[in-house]
Amino acid sequence: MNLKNDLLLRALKQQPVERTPVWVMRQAGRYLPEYRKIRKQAGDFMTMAKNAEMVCEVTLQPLRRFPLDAVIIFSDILTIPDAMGLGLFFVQGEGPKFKNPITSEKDVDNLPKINSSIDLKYVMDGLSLTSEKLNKEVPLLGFCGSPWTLLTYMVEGGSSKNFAKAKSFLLNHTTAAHKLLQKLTDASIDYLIAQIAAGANAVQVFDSWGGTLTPEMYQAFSLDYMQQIVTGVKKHCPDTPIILFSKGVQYNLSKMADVGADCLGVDWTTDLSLAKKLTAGKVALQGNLDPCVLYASDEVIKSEVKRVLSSFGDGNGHIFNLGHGMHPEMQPEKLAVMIDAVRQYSQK
Ligand code: 1CP
Repeated sequence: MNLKNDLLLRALKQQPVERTPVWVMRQAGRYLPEYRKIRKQAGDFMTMAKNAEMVCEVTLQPLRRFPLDAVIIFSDILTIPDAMGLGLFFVQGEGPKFKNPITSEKDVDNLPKINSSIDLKYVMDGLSLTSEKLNKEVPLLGFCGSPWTLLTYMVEGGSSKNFAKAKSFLLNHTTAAHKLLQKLTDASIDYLIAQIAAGANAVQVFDSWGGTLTPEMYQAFSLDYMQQIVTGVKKHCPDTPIILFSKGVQYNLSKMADVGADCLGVDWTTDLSLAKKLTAGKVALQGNLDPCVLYASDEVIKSEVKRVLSSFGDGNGHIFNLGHGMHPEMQPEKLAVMIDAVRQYSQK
């Protein structure tokens, strides 16, 4: 593979690095004026996500501005449900919506089996083009959503505050819920393998809503399926690092460390020193600056970066990131301050 900058891949394998690699979730997005320009040209989100040139351009935009150690392909976790026929669309200011949400076991039974190389070819086209244009500069990350996080959108029909419909579905249609999670798991394994074949050097599973479940339900409805994804992808691509990011699951980090992933994303509510203890050196850790620190003064950003680096402390296997994604109203200059601080303070 021979990447010019392989800090991220080494850190994911807990190998020594000269300094802590850094990238951020949602680094390609609305906080960048150059992103908003392309987004406006495209008209709507999915038109942009299905256009390989636009995907490539938007993926590379943050790298032109900042000395990042990785890029993440511009796409969305909801591409799989869209390919299954749920009809994804975006309403200005309201986020994603589905025309045909899941309401019954029959709806689950009727979902088609998808083939990523065909039904999500546009994602692979974007990855291949981006991989080519990147010219081995930094690693390219692929991703998918966790089956549970996808289920929340598919059953709620969009975003949710309390996940009432999604959790009711787990509680009242448990068999159908497991069937749905299994279909999503099978699709995700195929999807990530195809992304790796198209040029992704590492992959991340986003379980943004894992932390809304009780520990028992988290295990049964989220972690067990993510474990299947890890096992299924590793079977075909044993050398490609896998990152699992569940938000708000401090109580589950020790169990997560045992499923075979290379790295766990940690949100800002768990100190990295505690995450390190809970995971006992089994995985690398990614995170975990509170994204809202980017609203603070440069001095505060620098001291918070220092604090995160020292909470991880000595040893290999730290990837610096935010504890969750960039917000649309954030200033790009603040991200630059954060990245410079990571590069400066983590230098060995
Ligand atoms: O119109 C726009 O421009 C909408 C904004 C936007 C963007 C920039 C959406 C809609 N998706 C994306 C890109 C995106 N989504 C990426 C690209 C790569 C990068 O990180 O730079 C990734 C990895 C995602 C993943 C994603 N989509 C997640 C998981 C991560 C997270 O933030 O928790 C989730 C939950 C989604 C659903 C989604 N898609 C878009 C929005 C606004 C949302 C969140 C809605 C909600 O809060 O429920």
